[in-house]
Amino acid sequence: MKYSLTPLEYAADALEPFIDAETVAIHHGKHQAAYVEKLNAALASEPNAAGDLTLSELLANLDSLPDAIRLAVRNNGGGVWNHEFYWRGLSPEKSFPSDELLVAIRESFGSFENFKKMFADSALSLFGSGWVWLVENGGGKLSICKTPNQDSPAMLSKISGCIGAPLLCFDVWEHAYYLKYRNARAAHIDALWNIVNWRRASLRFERAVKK
Ligand code: MN3
Repeated sequence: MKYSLTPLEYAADALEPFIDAETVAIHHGKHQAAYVEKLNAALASEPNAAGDLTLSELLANLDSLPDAIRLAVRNNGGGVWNHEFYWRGLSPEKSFPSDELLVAIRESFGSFENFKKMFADSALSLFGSGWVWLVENGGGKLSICKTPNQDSPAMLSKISGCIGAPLLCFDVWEHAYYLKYRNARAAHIDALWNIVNWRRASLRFERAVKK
């Protein structure tokens, strides 16, 4: 199975001024593309390893892969999955959480504002490179978790320690913001709230609670 670079749902400059066009173009066209390329190279070296598995299935079953490619698939497959999820969780169109998601956020974090503060604090306290996630843990209960490197909730609990159905993520690698924001991670995180695709996060929530 050969994976490809999923196109963005919007133009590279559509997230301006919150994420600049150059950052989006390099992040998607170079960083994400490199993960796709290296994932394909790893799988090509063990042609029978992946079979017809989707990327999600592959990441949920890293244990079953040959030792020689497991780490490459974890890092690069995780990189592909996480970035696809990330871009689809952003949008230039202003949107709001559904009533159901808003209720769940208030029940889990006290208030919407408190959720944003806790999510931002998680992103700011992440040491090195990684991701912060909003996940649904069953019964509509939500939590915030972090994954290092390109680890992903798609890898399930065994590896990522981030358990649940992901609804939203922020990429906290410096490549996600350094061109425009330099070392000001907090300012970047603050700006991201303007472009969260709450419509999609709400759909993800709806699907997660139905499971
Ligand atoms: Mn990234």
